[in-house]
Amino acid sequence: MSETVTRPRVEAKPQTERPKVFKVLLLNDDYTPREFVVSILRAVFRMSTDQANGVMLAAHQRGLCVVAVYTREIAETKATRATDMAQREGYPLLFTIEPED
Ligand code: TYC
Repeated sequence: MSETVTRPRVEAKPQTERPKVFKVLLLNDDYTPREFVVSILRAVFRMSTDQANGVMLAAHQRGLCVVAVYTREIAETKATRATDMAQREGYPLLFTIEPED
């Protein structure tokens, strides 16, 4: 007796696909006061003063620093909010987002 073997015609999609996440980056500049950067990091990214100081100093010394990683919508909202708050005070402070590999 012959057996019939059926195979799926389409490859099964791997079930382990990771959700796409985005890094929020803080860019250094020569004009924004350090204390102001710290206050934005505390207000928008809910950091402690120590955490915010560490991130601010890393950006100041290296040129940029990863602040946090979120889903796309949250990363966009926080980066825009933080950049807008600085702009309203007349500072060129910039937050951008980038997909995490
Ligand atoms: N470089 C700024 C200064 O010396 C402070 C600063 C730190 C600005 C980090 C932006 O992302 C930044 N006043």
